[in-house]
This record gives sequence, C-alpha cells and structure tokens, in this order.
Amino acid sequence: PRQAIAEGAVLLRGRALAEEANLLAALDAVVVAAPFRHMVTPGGFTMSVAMTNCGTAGWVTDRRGYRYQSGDPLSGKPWPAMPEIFFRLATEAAAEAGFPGFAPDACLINRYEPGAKMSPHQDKDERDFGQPIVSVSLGLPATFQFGGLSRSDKMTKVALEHGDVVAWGGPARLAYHGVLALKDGEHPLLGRKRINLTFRRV
Ligand code: MD5
Ligand code: FE
Repeated sequence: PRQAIAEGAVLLRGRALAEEANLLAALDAVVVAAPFRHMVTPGGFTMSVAMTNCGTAGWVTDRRGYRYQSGDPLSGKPWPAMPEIFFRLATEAAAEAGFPGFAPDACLINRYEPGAKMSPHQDKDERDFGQPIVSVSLGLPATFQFGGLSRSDKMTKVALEHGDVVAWGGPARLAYHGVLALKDGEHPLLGRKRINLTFRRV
C-alpha cells in the first residue's frame, strides 16, 4: 500500500519484505569490505549511529566537515559497489512513489542500536535536490520524525518498521527530519538493531 505521509513523501509499507533475505546477504558482504564505524561531527561529537557506505560515493563526516567521497577513509579503498539488489529496489520503489528515473550512486547505511538516535537535520550535501532520497528500514522499528523547511516547524511522527520504504522528494526533500532513540527489542532476523539504507544521487 502506497501512503502519502507528507507533500512529496511516499511510504511504501513492507515494500522490501519480498527481498529481505537477498538484501541482508548483500548487506553482509558490504559490511565485510567496509565495516560500520562511528563518525565524528565537525563539532567534535561522536555519532550514536554507526555508518558505512556502498556505491561510487559515500557520505562521511569528520572534524573537517560533511561531504561525499569516493574512498573509505578507514581503508583508503573505494567503497564497495552498490549491490544490484539495492539499486533495483531503490529505483523501482522511487518509480512507484512517483519519481521515475532515479539512479542512486550512493547508499549510506545507518546502524542504530538501542539508544542510538539521529537529531533533526536536513540532507543537503547533494548537488541536485530535484532527485529524491529513498530510505529502506530493516530490523527493529523506529519512530521517525519529519517537519518542514525550518528547524522550528512542528514535527510529525511516523513509525517505520522492517521492510518499509520511503521516498522523500519534492517539497519533502529538504524537510528537517530525525530518528528518536531506538527502543530495545529483538528482531527475528537482525537482532537488537535497526538498519536504514539511504539511497541518494550525489
Ligand atoms: C534514517 N536517515 O532512518 C534516515 C532515513 C540520514 C537519515 O536521515 O540522513 O542518514 S533518510 C530520511 C529522509 C531523507 C530526506 C528527507 C527526509 C527524510 N524528510 O523530508 O523527512 O536513518
Ligand atoms: Fe537525513
């Protein structure tokens, strides 16, 4: 079922479920080549969410700032290629949500363990805000919050569960959003964590 959760934001509930085993196998291979790590913000805070990337570019943060780069700073090697199954799910889901022609070149992979959160922010390190962002939730459920173009705009909460896919485009592309602290629990396939695959055209 396709659900508009805001102007430009389309939730495809359970859209990733049919491919869950293939997605998790592909994820395991990416993480072997480029392990999760806790990055540091320009302000000097270590993020509670652990991250890695696949694709031709990956999002990183350190004391120098936020940016996309073609190499993994840990290994000095290119990020692992984006698995075919990731690319296909992202492009198909985007098209179903009303964003045909989406061809992501970067996938930021976020790992939330109990207590991890992402404070409200905008995604604005990409060149073309005409391209959507597609996000795939796996594992433990999370409370996602999104607002408007201004930090002070009222935020709306939505529960995102294992298998949910959201396409954020149009007026939602630059909306403030965040994830509340993950509640502890046990997911049958993933255990005590939430994984979010975040597809972007850099
Ligand atoms: C997550 N990740 O659940 C989210 C999914 C990030 C991040 O926010 O930056 O890694 S992406 C959600 C998103 C992207 C662009 C716009 C909006 C939401 N929005 O308008 O709410 O780990
Ligand atoms: Fe974001």
